[in-house]
Amino acid sequence: MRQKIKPVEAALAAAGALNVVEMYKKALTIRYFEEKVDWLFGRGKLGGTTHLCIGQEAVPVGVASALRADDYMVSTHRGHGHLIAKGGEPARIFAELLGKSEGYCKGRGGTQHLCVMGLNFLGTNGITGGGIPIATGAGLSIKLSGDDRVAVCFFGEGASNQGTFHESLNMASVWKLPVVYVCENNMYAMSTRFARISASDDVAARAGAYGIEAAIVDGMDALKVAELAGKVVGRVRAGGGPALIEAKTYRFCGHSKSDPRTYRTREEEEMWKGKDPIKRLAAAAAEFIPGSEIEGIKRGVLAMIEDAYDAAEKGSDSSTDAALDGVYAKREDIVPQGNIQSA
Ligand SMILES: Cc1ncc(C[n+]2csc(CCOP(=O)(O)OP(=O)(O)O)c2C)c(N)n1
Repeated sequence: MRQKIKPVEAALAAAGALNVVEMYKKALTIRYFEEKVDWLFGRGKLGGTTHLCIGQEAVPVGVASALRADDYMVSTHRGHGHLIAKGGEPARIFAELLGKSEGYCKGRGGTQHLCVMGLNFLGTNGITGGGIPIATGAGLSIKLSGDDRVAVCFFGEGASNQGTFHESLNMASVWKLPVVYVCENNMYAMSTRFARISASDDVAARAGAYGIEAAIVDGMDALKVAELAGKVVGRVRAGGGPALIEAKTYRFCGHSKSDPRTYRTREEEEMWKGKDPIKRLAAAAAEFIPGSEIEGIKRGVLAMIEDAYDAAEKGSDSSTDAALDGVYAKREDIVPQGNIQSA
């Protein structure tokens, strides 16, 4: 039993010491992982581009705290944090980004096509709004199987202007699918401010048009996200139909690796950095464990990330000879023998 070292607020106490400390570790893991990716790009060790979720960690960590291992999760182009929150191992994600065969997709998927079926993580996705119908389909498969899993779908506020969002929400509502749509509203789709392109201030308001219950939460506060996600996921799991959570958040970095951030002010960035979800979680954890333990967690997570990268770097480069492996199935593997219809 951990000793309570300071008076604890009711909301904190409800989350529980173990959960708060675990959420802090997970959020730190995401932060340090992303900082390492940023560092690697800066030194030309990773190719292509990447989209970092630094600043947004409270959302995946809070939502994942309400999930079971057998629940589905569908991600976006900004998806490393989602996968880590679902249980992804940093070493295997680094390996994937480095194009190593030890990566989750044998180094052939990279940052935007990172899928881990063993974790029920149905993929990051380079198509804005592309994950929304996938999650809706996952919800339909759960409904048809008759069990009580849920599918969680992350997407940005920019994606809520895509047709896939509207079509999927309508279908999910009509069929009462067990899907939790989680909008990470970081206010900007690349350089476009949401207020300039949306008739309503909140994505949550759109859910009402499809008869879907929606709630807005402070997406910089993992405990508040966890509290809301616990209630919403429970209701969806019990057969209440789809729901939408809109988490107001902010990405501290640019959209991707080539973004001078001319569309927003440094003052605005500083204001949001003052709400840093990692600092808030550290303060929450400090209600239960001494400062020395917090420092120990930081050092431990940092060392784990460095070890994960070192291990990934030592892996074997994915071979171009294997590029098409897994793309096409052999006919005899998918059609029962003796049952092949002639064309
Ligand atoms: C169908 C499609 N249109 C445009 C793009 C280019 N694009 C990549 S990310 C992005 C912005 C997405 O914004 P949002 O959904 O709010 O997510 P965020 O980047 O803020 O996390 C756009 C327009 C794309 N990848 N796919």
